[in-house]
Amino acid sequence: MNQIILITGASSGIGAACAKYFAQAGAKLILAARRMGKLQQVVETLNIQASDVHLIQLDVRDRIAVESAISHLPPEWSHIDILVNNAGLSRGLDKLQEADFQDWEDMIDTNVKGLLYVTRNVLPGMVQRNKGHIINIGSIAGHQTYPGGNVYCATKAAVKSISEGLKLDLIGTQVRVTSVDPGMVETEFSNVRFHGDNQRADKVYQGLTPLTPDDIADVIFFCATRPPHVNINEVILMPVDQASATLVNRNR
Ligand code: NDP
Ligand code: 8X3
Repeated sequence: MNQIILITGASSGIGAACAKYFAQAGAKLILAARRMGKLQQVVETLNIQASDVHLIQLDVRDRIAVESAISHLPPEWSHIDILVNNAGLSRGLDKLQEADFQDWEDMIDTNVKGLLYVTRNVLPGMVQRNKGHIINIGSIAGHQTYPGGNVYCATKAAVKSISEGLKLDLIGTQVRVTSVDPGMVETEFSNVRFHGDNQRADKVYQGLTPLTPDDIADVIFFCATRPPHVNINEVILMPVDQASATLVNRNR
C-alpha cells in the first residue's frame, strides 16, 4: 500500500490498532495524539522503518494547532491519502440535569469540533488531487441514545450527520467518505469516561465478550482497500453479546 494515512487518537485503542494494520500493509503513517510518550510506545510495537512514520503531538480541540500541524507537514508527508478521524472520548454518564459542564466541553470540542478542524484542513488537498478517503469513527451511540448518554450520543449523531453531509458535498470528486460505527469495544474508553475509575470501567465489559480494537481496525482497513470506485458509506458493528446500546448479554 503506497499511501499516506493520518490517524488521530493513535496513542491508544482503535487508533493504535489502525496504526498496526496499515503499517503491516506498508502504508506511511502520520500518528497524532496528545500523549507523545504513548505514541512512541505504539511505534515501538510496529514493524516499520523510522522513515515511514511521522508523529505529531496534537490536541484536536486546538483549531490553530491543527491548522499549523497540517500546514507545516514536511512536503513528503503533505499528500494525505486517508484520514482516520478517530480521536474522541466520552466523559461521564450522568443525567443531563446533573452533568458536569467541563465534560460537555471535552466531548463536543473533541468529537465534533476537533473532527471538523482536522477534516477542514486535510480535505482541500484531497479535493485538489481528486483522491482521498475520510474515515470517521462514529458509534452506535450516534444511532441510539441511552440513559446518561445524552451529550456523548449527540456528538456521535453529529459525526453521522457530518459524514452524510461530506458525502453530499464531495459528489463529483473521487474522494470517499466512510463512517465506522462500533458498539462496545474494550479500550481506555470507559476509563476515560469514568475519569480513571478503573473498577467502574471494568464492569462495563463484565460477563460479555466485547469487540477488540483489532476488530475495528480490520473493518477500517477493509473499507480503505476497496476498489477506488467503491464507497462504503457506513458500517455498524457490535459484539454478538450486544443487541442494542442497552441490551447486553452478560451470561458468558
Ligand atoms: P481510547 O480512549 O483508547 O482512545 C482514544 C484516543 O483519542 C486516544 O489515542 C487519545 O489520545 C485520543 N484523543 C482523545 N482526546 C484527544 C484530543 N483532544 N486530541 C487528540 N487526540 C485525542 O478509546 P477508543 O479507542 O475506544 O476510542 C476511539 C474512538 O472510537 C473514539 O472516537 C470513540 O468515541 C470511538 N468509539 C469507541 C467505542 C468503544 O466502545 N470503545 C465504541 C464506538 C466508538 P491522547 O489521550 O493521547 O490524546
Ligand atoms: C462507544 C459505545 O455504547 O459506550 O461509543 O456509547 S457506547
